[in-house]
Amino acid sequence: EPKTSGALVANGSDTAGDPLEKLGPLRVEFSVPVSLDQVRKENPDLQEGGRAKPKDCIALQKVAIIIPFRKRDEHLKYWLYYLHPILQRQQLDYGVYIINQDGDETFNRAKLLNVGFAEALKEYDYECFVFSDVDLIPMDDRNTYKCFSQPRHLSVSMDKFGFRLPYNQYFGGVSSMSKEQYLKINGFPNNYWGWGGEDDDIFNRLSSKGMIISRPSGVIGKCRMIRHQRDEQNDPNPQRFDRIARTRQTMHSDGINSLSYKVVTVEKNQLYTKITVDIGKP
Ligand code: BGN
Repeated sequence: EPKTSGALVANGSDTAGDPLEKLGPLRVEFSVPVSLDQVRKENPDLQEGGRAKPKDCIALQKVAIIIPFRKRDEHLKYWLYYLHPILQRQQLDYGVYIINQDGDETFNRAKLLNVGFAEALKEYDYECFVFSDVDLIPMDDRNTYKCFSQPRHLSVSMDKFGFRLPYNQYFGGVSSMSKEQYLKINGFPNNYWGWGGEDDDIFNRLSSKGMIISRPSGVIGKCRMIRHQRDEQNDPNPQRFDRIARTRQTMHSDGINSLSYKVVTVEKNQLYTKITVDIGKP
């Protein structure tokens, strides 16, 4: 029987259950509205900036969770509601970074992820980076948001793809890389404006460096996507086919070593650090 994550039912601080114990399969739904107030109350141990670490032991890894973002506050609420309790049960030393693209130019997911990597490292000695879309919620807390000896793909069985991988090389949704793995591939491409292909470019990068994808089982890797309409300023990128065909030539000059952007504002609260950033335009 799936458990409800968060304080409402099975794992609340005011109900039975060890907060350090993983629950396995979780009930995840988006029909009941959640409020940030509720999420704050249910996660009293969070520190400024959306940080937490275990009280009684040393975490195995220091993990920065990077979420590319623009105008998805409704999704972010659910993400925070579900993920904060899970991440604390996973006994990680973690921080949540919302990388908010300023302005109304075409969206650029991979460049925002690069910004998240760079900005998180200015703050703390993170050794692991989890890159997550804001609308993806894991359905099993044994799917640990940490790094492995190979780059990890975490969202392996999404409801929207019938709880299967859409294709073997798929690396989109939620993934993790150690600092070393990320630097080995020069980070992510900065020039995928609009929807699609940037995750395939990242796959090409890691496979060209001899790395392979590590994954949880299809059962532990189940997750739900919050249904939504296509975003504005994120139409499919017509250049994506040409770009992913040339990853091996371009990756050494396009990546974390060529990243440029301007931080516009930094907002810190109990639930997250939100960095609004000007990343330019195509
Ligand atoms: C693929 C997209 C990915 C996307 C998945 C799942 C491309 C590149 C040209 C083939 N890749 O087709 O970016 O994550 O679908 O939606 O479009």
